[in-house]
Amino acid sequence: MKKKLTLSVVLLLAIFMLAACSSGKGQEGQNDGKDTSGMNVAFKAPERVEAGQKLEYSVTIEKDGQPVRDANVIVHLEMAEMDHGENGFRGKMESPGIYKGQAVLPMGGDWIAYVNVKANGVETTRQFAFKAEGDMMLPEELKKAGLNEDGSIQNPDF
Ligand SMILES: [Cu+2]
Repeated sequence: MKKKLTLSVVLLLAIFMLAACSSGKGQEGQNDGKDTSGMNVAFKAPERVEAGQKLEYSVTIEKDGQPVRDANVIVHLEMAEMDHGENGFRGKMESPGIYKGQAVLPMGGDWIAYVNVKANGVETTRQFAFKAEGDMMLPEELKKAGLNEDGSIQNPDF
């Protein structure tokens, strides 16, 4: 039992290290179309995400090698082990198949982007892990950044 636990910890570490090495420019993740939607969804966070900074995130969507246009893209950003309420953005298409949005994260740590895509009558939600640096923002900083005390955004448009 203990051996198994050690093994899974080692495996997890290996996965994290692999993930760290493969992120050349920004923190990227790709989910291929293994569900019924058949869509390939990729998520990209900046290479260095810092709590309190307004940063841009992007989502790339393809199906059968073609960009998916005019999709409804909503990204929920959640901490892996903590509840900060609703944070994230609605993606705006900036070029065919590429959707962008901005967000401020209230603290550093392990974050998960839940990317919900609706296009042509099909829907899929994929998740991507990324990391952020920094301590929890102070109450006045949160307010200035348009966040509530728990780190959720004051006026979500999604
Ligand atoms: Cu947190």
